[in-house]
Amino acid sequence: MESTQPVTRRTSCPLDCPDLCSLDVSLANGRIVEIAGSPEHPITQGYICRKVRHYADHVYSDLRLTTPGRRVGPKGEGAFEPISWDEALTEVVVQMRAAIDRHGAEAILPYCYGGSNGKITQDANDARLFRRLGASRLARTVCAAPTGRAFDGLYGKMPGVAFPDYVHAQLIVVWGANPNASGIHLVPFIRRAQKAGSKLVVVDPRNTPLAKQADLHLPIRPGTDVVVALSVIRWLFDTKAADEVFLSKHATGATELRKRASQWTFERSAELAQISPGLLEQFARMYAEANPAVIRCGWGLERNRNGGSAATAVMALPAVAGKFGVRGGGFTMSNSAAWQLGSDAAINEPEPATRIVNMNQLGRTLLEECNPPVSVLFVYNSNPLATSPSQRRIRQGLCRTDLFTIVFDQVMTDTARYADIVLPATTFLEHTDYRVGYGTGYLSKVAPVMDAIGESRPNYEVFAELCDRMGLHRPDDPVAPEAIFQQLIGPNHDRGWSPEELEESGWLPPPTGTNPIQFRDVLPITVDQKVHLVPESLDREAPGGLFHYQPDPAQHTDALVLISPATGSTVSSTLGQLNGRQVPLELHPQDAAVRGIAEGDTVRVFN
Ligand SMILES: Nc1nc2c(c(=O)[nH]1)N[C@H]1C(S)=C(S)[C@@H](COP(=O)(O)OP(=O)(O)OC[C@H]3O[C@@H](n4cnc5c(=O)[nH]c(N)nc54)[C@H](O)[C@@H]3O)O[C@H]1N2
Ligand SMILES: Nc1nc2c(c(=O)[nH]1)N[C@H]1C(S)=C(S)[C@@H](COP(=O)(O)OP(=O)(O)OC[C@H]3O[C@@H](n4cnc5c(=O)[nH]c(N)nc54)[C@H](O)[C@@H]3O)O[C@H]1N2
Ligand SMILES: [Mo]
Repeated sequence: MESTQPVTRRTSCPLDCPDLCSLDVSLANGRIVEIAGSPEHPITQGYICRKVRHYADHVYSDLRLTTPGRRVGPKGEGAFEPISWDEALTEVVVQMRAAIDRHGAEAILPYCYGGSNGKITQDANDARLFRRLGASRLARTVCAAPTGRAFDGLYGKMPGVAFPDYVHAQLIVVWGANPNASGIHLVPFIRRAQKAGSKLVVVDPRNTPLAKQADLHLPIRPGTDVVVALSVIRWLFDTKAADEVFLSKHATGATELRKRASQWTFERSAELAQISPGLLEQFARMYAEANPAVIRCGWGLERNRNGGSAATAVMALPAVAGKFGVRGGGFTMSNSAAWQLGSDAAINEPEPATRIVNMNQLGRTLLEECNPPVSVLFVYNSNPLATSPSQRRIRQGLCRTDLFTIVFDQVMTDTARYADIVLPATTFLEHTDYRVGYGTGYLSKVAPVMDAIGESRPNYEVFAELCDRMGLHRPDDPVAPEAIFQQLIGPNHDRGWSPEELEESGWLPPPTGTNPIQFRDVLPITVDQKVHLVPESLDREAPGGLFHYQPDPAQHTDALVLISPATGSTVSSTLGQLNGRQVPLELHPQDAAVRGIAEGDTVRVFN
């Protein structure tokens, strides 16, 4: 791909973000000179976030892995000697075979999340390898698990209100989301709506940029969203502001929801949320009166106690208040289900019924006695030492001398320092992928715009080679990105679009329409096409039943709740190696004052 003339190539940014921007990357002599947002893309609209404009710093980072490496010092030190791909993969195969001989294939644990990966670099050739091996399976719980279950239980992942339709809303509620950091393309639509007279409510413990510009900010104590939402639901029913006509036609469980909400007066909820009951009542009135009203439900609320019930209660609000059926009314959660792409067909191997390890319990799994023990850990598309809970235990587990750890990543991550073998991965500017934007619902092509750095290789190549070396390859396996994609999209006659269109423009709008009106153009994808306000499956699973409030043991101590939200300079821990300085802790000035803490002090936080 060398070229002396500057060239501009189109691709998409698959980093974990709702926006899935379309990019125009300019290169000279094969090196990136500029990364810009494509002006033609209806959501990107010609601008992108700062961190992706500077993504070349990551591509050319000093900490970039450029060759496979074998550990030379103690685990954790991060000292590796360069080895060839052949040596590295030979070693991986030897270790996997040894683990299988000693304990069976469940002793192999693949650990990946793939938040910043599309359909080709995650759950394709990698999944085929681990399924055929019969390795342990991983429950992907580190993000979106409670919210996703809530959304699915209520609405079967019905498409949400499109960001451009926010301009039609009279009231916008941003609940546990901070799009100024976590998906910037929603912000201008909110600002435009405000200029046109729309009101803005933000429910967030922190004073986020949108909270500062809101008509009403509910700075609730983290973990109390469920009782806040239930108090509004109770009030809607009690004051006859609930939309009984809508509920009888389109919902199940309304009577049960009303019963469960009935104890949550504004006073009781406000006491737990540590705000004034008057604020809750003000919010309930604003929400009841405004039409259209839309709720942007984020992922912040799921990161605390009661998160699943909280997300369920928040997403039940538009049904109870009858906010659907108009443009700019309803809610947005995730639109990742906009495209039904058959990943099993691409994997070409059914899922085995092997042991499931919860990724949030990696430390425990590595340290505690389990049968079989995890003796080979294969980490890719993830950096658990930075992103998974109980860091100290994970670190201890990674230090186990009888554990063989492979880390396949673009840079020397926190986790990679504990690896026995590191494998260098390409970035999205160097490989092919296809991804659905979980905010936009667009399907986009990630196309390589430059040669791979050093000896780095894409996931699909490395996992296909490992499959081959383990003797597990079959002639009918789709291996190349194009072949995998063909399997994902299925035969021609089932589609209302052509793959050529996608290759041409780089993106396709969601097949359900770019801006569907909920309960007019789209209905819940549940068996009866109704919203299930108290889904039985969730009710069984939630501790104490759905909408049960589990008190925070620290509520009446002077402990504070630690929040570690998305920031503008990293994506989870990705790009973290570029942010050398210490992470600032933000405290409310009053909370700081009573603890004798001043601006610039060094503090120790723990839980
Ligand atoms: N720049 C950038 N963008 C990202 C990411 C990133 O790391 N950096 N991460 C990506 C990923 S993986 C995800 S999942 C999304 C997440 O994007 P968001 O949905 O915006 O989630 P968070 O940033 O975790 O939290 C959002 C807000 O919730 C608040 N919050 C915390 N606890 C509670 C609570 O109990 N109740 C309420 N009501 N609010 C609470 C936080 O203060 C924060 O302002 O962003 C994606 N986009
Ligand atoms: N303290 C704290 N913890 C968090 C969060 C937080 O905000 N604060 N956020 C939570 C959330 S919302 C999420 S989604 C999770 C995410 O947690 P992780 O899944 O660990 O995500 P990242 O930290 O982005 O790490 C992804 C890694 O994959 C690598 N990678 C990217 N693409 C490829 C590829 O094609 N091939 C290979 N081999 N490697 C690749 C990147 O270089 C990066 O090191 O973290 C959660 N944990
Ligand atoms: Mo996430």
